[in-house]
Amino acid sequence: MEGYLGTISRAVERGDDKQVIKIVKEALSTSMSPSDILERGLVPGIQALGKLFKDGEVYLPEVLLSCRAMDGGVEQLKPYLADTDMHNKGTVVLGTVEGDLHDIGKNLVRLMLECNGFSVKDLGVDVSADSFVSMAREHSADIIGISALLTLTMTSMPKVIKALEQAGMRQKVRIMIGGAPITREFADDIGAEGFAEDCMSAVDEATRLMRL
Ligand code: B1M
Repeated sequence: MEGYLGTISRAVERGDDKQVIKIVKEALSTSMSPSDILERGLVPGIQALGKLFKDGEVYLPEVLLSCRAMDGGVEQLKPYLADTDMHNKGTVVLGTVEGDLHDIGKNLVRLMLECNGFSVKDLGVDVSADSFVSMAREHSADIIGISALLTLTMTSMPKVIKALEQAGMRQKVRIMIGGAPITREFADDIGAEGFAEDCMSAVDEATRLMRL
């Protein structure tokens, strides 16, 4: 099992999408759990690449190739993660905060929420506070999920809460936030009810928020 996972991680890190797709398919054919492939194969690969990027050992083109390889692997997993026989556990309006273009983590959160029975309206990246609020109204959202990967853009998260208050909707919608620089303490400070460290715990957190 480690063999497949390590190979997947290294192929994501190298940005080799063909190899990622091939090995993910092989791993699935051995009945390996799709969540193991995601959490212990694909995600460590993009994290390792992230470290190289941080250390200045690779540049944006390499990062984009790895993102494509990661997406290729996730596409293979989707049919295996989906549970077809589920009622809607709640509606989540999800997006990456204004000014921020990172969406790999947000897309994994969407995938895991959808696979666990939530209906997700994904607004994409660079989403303004007003868009979050108007889409939450339009879709009668139970939860607004906001992702941020930059320390600069995490400071825009309170704007969404303020816009929700101004629209008179604060009591109707719970806020869940996440992303690499986000902590539970930050969530508490800005008045967001929910925080999740990764895509798996986002499902537990969204389930908890539905009971509040
Ligand atoms: Co950027 N980038 N990037 N980048 N990038 C980071 C975030 C950075 C840490 C790299 C570094 O320098 N060390 C750094 C931020 C520094 C900081 O603010 N402290 C950085 C920078 C500086 C930048 C640019 C400014 C670079 C430049 O242009 N000079 C620029 C900014 C663009 C912008 O947004 N305006 C930029 C651009 C890019 C790319 C476009 C090249 C690409 C993004 C492509 C894409 O997303 N489609 C990119 C990437 C890929 C990264 C790194 C390498 C990887 C991010 C990632 O996908 N991680 C990243 C380095 C790193 O994080 N180590 C970096 C994997 C992903 C699975 O994890 O997103 O954390 P993550 O998601 C997790 C959890 O956080 C959580 O669940 C997910 C899955 O388990 N989670 C949630 C996420 N959202 C959640 C929401 C929830 C709950 C949980 O509830 C709603």
